[in-house]
Amino acid sequence: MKLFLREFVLDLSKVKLMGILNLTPDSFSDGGKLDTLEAVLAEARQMIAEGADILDIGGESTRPGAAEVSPEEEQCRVLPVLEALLPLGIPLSIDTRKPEVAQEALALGAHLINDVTGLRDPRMVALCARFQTPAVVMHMPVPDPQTMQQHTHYADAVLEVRSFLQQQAQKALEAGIPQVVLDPGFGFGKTAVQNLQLVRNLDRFAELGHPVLLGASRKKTIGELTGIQTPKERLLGSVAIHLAGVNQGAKILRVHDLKPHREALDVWEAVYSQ
Ligand code: HH2
Repeated sequence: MKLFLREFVLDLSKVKLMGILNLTPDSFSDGGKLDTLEAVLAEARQMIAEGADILDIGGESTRPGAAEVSPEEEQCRVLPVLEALLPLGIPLSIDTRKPEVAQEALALGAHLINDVTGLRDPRMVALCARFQTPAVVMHMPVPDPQTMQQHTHYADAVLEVRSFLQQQAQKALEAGIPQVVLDPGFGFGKTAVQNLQLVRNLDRFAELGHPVLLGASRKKTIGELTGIQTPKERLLGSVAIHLAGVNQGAKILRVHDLKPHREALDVWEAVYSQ
């Protein structure tokens, strides 16, 4: 399975790592860390050296209850960084739910749009189709991080999330988007039990025929399972849950900590390549 990102081709026969670059003062685990262009460039270079295959640039926190950022503010955070990182020679994904931001980013040359609202906005679909750019279609029960944790009632979480992603993927492809990546949206309007159920059943998503992305890095469910309150210290739990996802068919992991994930994947691949 291959993912075509403009001039880049990602061969997903090996699991790929998407490094998280949060340009936000209020992200749940690393907010406010990257407040100059130099700091972002240094972080991006380090992520590449440590094994990132894609960088995901985000200018708005989507943690539960996060405040919304205006499109202008998000553009100011994201676009200069995108321009500065394009020469690094790695595919760049833009984590946005706003067509205004996606449009400018795509015009500059972004390689992938990561829409946590699952392409619900038809303008997002039209943009990705017009620029012939793939999109990550993620599930959240309502397109609103402020209230999503009030919507954790599913008759069957796996079935509902899967059918939402299947439907959105079909709409996207029919509209002319070249490829989609599916993401169950770990932590987005789900309880810990539901998050684990989704990871355990990722093969049901993989069977839809699109690459599956999992992003559980440092999230609250891992804190609940381990008792670790500080998100940055949830590394081992993050690696463990991501490897469980890889066992069930995840092809892209969205992570903060590149080096430990690369090492874990190298060992995992050695075990299964024999
Ligand atoms: N999780 C977050 C943000 N974007 N995109 C995808 N496709 N999948 C995810 O699981 C996902 C995502 C939330 O994590 P983070 O970016 O670390 O934090 P914040 O939203 O607080 O910036």
